Amino acid sequence: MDTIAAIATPSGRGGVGIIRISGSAAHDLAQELTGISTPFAARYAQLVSFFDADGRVLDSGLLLYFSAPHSYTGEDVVELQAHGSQVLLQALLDRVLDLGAKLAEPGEFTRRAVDNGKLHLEQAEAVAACIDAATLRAARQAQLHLQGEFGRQISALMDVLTGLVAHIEACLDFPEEEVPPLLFDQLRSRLDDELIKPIDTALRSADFGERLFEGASVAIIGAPNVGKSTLLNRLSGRERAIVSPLPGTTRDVLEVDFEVSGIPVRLLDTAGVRESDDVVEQEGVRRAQAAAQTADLTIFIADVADVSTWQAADADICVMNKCDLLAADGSGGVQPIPDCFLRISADSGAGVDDLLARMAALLGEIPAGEEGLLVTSKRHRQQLLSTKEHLLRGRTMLGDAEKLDLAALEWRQAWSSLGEILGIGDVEHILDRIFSEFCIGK
Ligand SMILES: Nc1nc2c(ncn2[C@@H]2O[C@H](COP(=O)(O)OP(=O)(O)O)[C@@H](O)[C@H]2O)c(=O)[nH]1
Ligand SMILES: [Mg+2]
Repeated sequence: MDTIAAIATPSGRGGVGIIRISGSAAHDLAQELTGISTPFAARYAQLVSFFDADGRVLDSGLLLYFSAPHSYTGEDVVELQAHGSQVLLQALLDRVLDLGAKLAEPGEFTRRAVDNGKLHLEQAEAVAACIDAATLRAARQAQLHLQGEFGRQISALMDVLTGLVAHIEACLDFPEEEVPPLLFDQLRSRLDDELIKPIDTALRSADFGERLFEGASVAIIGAPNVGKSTLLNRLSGRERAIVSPLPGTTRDVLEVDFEVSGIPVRLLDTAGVRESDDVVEQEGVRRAQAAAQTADLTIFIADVADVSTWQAADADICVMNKCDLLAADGSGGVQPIPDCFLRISADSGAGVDDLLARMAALLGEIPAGEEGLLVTSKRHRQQLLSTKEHLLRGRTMLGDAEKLDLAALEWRQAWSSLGEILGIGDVEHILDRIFSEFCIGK
């Protein structure tokens, strides 16, 4: 195995920049780099100088040594904490490479951790999720996965399955007519209660879990002057879009990031849809319609004072804006407001919490406190779906003693599908894809 090295901190200027080195040559290489001949004590921070090839001091900083297998990768690891200057870190890294290390691929440190049994595959994925989390709620989920919570639940399901398969296999040794008739009922109810039910619960969480990391796009659409830009500013808490009484103010698609119940949301404010002779506005309208088509969610806004804006488009949520113009009892409108409209005032903020709640529900929110552990990746969802498929296929074979061996086969395949979540079995083909999405130095 090569010894690998990379800058682990993001590029840019910072107080401290970290270079990581992992592999059997890490310790000796660090001795050469620092001119220190006594062995480094593991897990001690030591103030050292880093020298270039000509013996000049490149920088001074801390050196940490972790001896195998007690390190992130399970190999000898050295971390250099230098000053966070890009030129300095690059020079330091070049020196480390000159001394025999190879530049690490994205995710290679974590991949080695998996290869050396330090992390399960789903924990390695959680490392990437921790780094990518855009909201605190997403980060907390990633942390649960990193701590191995999800893996433990999957392992528990695998243990149940091992028990059921063993049960079937014990019966295969009997002549067919002696298979205890109650066995099938027992197997079926254990399958349903201890496997199908928890897997269904997990699958139900996947929409929300995946959105927590992938985020959602929400387009605000409607006629000119109904208050789309005002709503964008209100929801994001920023004066991002220009608001004016002149129709046709917004001509481009404006984007602003905020979160709804921990889901990162990209909110799109669009040009009001109307006929226009202005080519710029026409293009804005075209873009508005395109944005609405590709958005995960669309919010249609109408103006309570202008019935011509009420023709509800094909949207996920319809809101009636400017309801502050109505009397407190809701009277004073030009026409009765259809029930499908949620009444708000983007200006005063009234009704906006209801709108947020509606958005959260449509984005699959699981109330905080009830969320437990979520399925947070497409890969895990796929594996759980295929597990369930094998389990159910095996289930249809129960009842027929001749097919018991086939049922056992299906359930062993179900076991393998669960195992792949943890990286057990033949997973080589998926590793490249998973780790290529990592940062360098992780
Ligand atoms: N009374 C009232 N006026 C509003 C409200 N929301 C927006 N407006 C006004 O409506 C006009 C158009 O708003 P704007 O957000 O630019 O609409 P857009 O063209 O749909 O983006 C501006 O004069 C806003 O101040 C509201 O809730 N109540
Ligand atoms: Mg606007």
